[in-house]
Amino acid sequence: MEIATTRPGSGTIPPRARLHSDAPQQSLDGAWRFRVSPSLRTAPDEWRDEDAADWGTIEVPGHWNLQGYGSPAYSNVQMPFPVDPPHPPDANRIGDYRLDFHASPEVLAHGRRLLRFDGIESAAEVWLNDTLLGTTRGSRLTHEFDVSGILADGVNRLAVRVAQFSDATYLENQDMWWLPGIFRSVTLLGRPDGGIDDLFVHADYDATASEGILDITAVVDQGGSARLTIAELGIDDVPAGETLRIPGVEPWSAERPRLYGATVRTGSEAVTVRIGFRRVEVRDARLLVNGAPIMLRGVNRHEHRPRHGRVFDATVARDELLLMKRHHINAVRTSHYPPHPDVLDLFDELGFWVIDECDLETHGFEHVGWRGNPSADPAWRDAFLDRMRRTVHRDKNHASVIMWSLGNESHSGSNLEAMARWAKLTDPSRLIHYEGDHASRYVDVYSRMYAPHDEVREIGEETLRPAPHDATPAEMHRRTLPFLQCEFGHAMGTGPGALQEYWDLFEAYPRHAGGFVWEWVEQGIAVDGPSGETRILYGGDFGEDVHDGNFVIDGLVDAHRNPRPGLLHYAAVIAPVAVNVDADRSAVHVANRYDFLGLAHVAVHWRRVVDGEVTASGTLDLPPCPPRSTVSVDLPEESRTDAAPRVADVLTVEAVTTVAAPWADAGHVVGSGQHVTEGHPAQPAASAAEPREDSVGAARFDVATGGLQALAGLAIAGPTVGVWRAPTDNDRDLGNDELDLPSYADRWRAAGIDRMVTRLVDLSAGDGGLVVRTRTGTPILASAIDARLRWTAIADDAVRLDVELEPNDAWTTEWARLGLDFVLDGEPLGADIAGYGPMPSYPDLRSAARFGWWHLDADDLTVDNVRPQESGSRVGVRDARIRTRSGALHVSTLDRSFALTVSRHSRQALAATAHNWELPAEGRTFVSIDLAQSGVGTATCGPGVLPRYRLPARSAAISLVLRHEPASA
Ligand code: IPT
Repeated sequence: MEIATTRPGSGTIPPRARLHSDAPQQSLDGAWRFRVSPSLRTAPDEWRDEDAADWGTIEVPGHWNLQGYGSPAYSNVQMPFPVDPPHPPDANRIGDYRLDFHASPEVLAHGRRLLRFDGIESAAEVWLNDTLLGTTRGSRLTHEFDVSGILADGVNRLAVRVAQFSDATYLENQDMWWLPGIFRSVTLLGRPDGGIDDLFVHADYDATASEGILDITAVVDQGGSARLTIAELGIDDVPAGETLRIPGVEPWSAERPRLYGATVRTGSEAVTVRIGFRRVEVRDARLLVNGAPIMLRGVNRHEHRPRHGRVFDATVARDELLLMKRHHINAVRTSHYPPHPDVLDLFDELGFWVIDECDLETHGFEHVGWRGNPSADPAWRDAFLDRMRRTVHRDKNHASVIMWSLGNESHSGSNLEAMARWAKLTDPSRLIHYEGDHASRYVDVYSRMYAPHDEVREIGEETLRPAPHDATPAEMHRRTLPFLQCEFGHAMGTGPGALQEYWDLFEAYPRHAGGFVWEWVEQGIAVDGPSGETRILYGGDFGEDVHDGNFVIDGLVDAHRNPRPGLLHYAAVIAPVAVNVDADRSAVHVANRYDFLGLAHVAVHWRRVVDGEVTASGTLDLPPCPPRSTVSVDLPEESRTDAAPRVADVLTVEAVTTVAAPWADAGHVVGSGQHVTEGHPAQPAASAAEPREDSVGAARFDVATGGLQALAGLAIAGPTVGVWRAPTDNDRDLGNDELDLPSYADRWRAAGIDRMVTRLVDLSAGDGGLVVRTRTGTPILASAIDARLRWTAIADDAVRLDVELEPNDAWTTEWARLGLDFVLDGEPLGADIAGYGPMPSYPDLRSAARFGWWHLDADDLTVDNVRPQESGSRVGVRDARIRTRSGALHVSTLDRSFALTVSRHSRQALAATAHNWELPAEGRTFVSIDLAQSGVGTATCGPGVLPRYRLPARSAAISLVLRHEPASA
């Protein structure tokens, strides 16, 4: 077996479209014989005909290292072996697959037969009945072999030798697990004589004439001709290959994915295709479909399941696309390879704009300064072109695909240019995308990843200004292109922050066509723990030598596809309807952000809630509102504020669907807005109880520290002043705008804010209260915060706390937060809050949060991040009942709101633990009342916390009531 060439695979028939045909097919999926050898040199020579009875078995499709043969490994940009192209290392597992099978009579009824592999990682040699069929390269690409004269009526022996690593690995260094094997289906195809071997559907749409222009090229065996029927359009058995102008067709779009079922037939075969008419264009630096500008509300989608890796499951795929649709996602970049072919059918049917990306990434060469990068080496040219051909041909008949992407992170070179040229010539109806063409010479869109906000603004401005007189031809060309971010908002851990700020820019400039959040799903691998519980693992957990740790755990959904808070916030940012309520509640402005749909399918409901009680509600009549326009509707008198609320008076206006969609029942929220009038709580009168140094009414204090010990029998310690958080993934990275500074996590550690020390300055009882003054300082350094806490008795079960916090002038580090930390006995059971929720929020990650009276269960309090870190804050809280095993603490503000975090884990434990399943049980409830917070940013890739969301040292004050409520209440 040759696994160190620079060539594509061999022996396959030319790539062609995936077609749904009535010709017979036989799946060869199932249990195969399997054996793995540690290297090619030691792999037995007689593997094809030796008795395989004592080999193991393996499920095809599947990855061998997820089926007990070895273990998975994760590395991102780093190659797991020396960069020595085209050579894989000697230690390179070789998997031998064997299947003895009978071909079905239906397949055997045809003299022409094909054997199809939809995905083998990374290189294979394929033998049938002792005949070498050929080899494969391009793990996520289809390879078909002609087995006409080879397939027998009797027992057939299929033998496939697969190398985990090969020359192809240099072209497939995507950021994901290394998962070798036959991981997509194997199929036998009977091909009728005179059958339809390939189809290329060109379904153009002329928006000015409302006309579809259809041209179907059929490749028919023996040069015959095919005939086309589209019953719905009255097209009945006309010759395929003629250009048809069809008036009155409904165009396809992601918002209205109108498909027409067509049949193309010859005397021996009928093929069905679903046709979507649409035209993709670039005009005046705008991305247009059917003449209208579109906005890509996208995600990058890897194929991943926690126990099966990249093995396709139809139900999981459909469900995840429905989940995307429910969260208003309308675009997918198939990062960084074509997905399973059936996913394209789902994209067409459910409505997604798709950037279909070729299986190509030579990122490993970045570590060697791109020396020897295959993209620029003619020896690899055919391999590059072969990958592009396989991508385009397989998926060319899908309306959803609006761009072909050459691949990801492969730097530059003439091979990429050749791919672009070939694709454009073959399929002029689609745009070419490649982010790595920094000069935009051979692409149709200007694409960037993780460009900071200022640069996105600058790129938007560029097309609004006249070109500079010295602009080069390349610059002039680029100015004509629309802009998109093929990756932005790196959804790793707590985050991604400042998506709203990106979206505001996308909407502000006509050139901007949106972007794709990185990435959809966390690629955690699930294994069983000792008591059968599921544990999620990441890079390094399988003993890999070269790995990139938890960088593989980034996603808007976790590995089991449960939404992370980031998904909820992104959904609000990209919601198709924007609702803004006037400050005096006189009117609401409803903006239609669809590109094609009016709002006939949307109803607008409003609801006024005062201190938790609904006082009025209704439905507004929405006048016609065409795409990309806004209407204003008056609000009725009862929606306005009159009485003074205690906690808050909240008007919520929601746009909901009135008809069911495949992804959601009627009533699905497609946009919402709020107006919140904050309350004026009654100031409690001080009770007669005489304050002492160790007690104020119901509150007991430790005279040595001045700290609270108990409140009406509830054990409670604190408050201590805290400015640190358990570093999030984003806190641990530099961010592309802060290259001159260490990460927040490092700066915080150096500043010592993770281990501040408090000294009691003074304790004085009298004048109706107890005043505790403390100084909380950082070890080694002189920075400190002075606190003045004044405790007043107000009831048998409650105490008032007035806090003033004042930093000294020695601070040089920004803070994570400025808060008061309490510890209660017993694990948390949940919390009832009046504040923004129900999902967690931070200053730059709060788009979905609405003011409400939210009931949170224990598991809602924080986010079960795979690598533990700070999570679970709720901003704008005015009232909270924190339930623990030992009772409930009720905290309410007497003036300003606070951010609340309730956790069963201390920050020290979160910061010191590598996996969620390793967190120790602490049996306590950690409560933080933050008077200020830093944003979270998206520094793992992209900008850190934007300047306006940073938190330099500052003073703050708040007045609170703390009350002990019995556990049963
Ligand atoms: C970018 C990659 O394109 C993507 O595959 C993923 O690795 C992402 O980073 C990080 O999660 S490339 C990076 C060097 C900007």
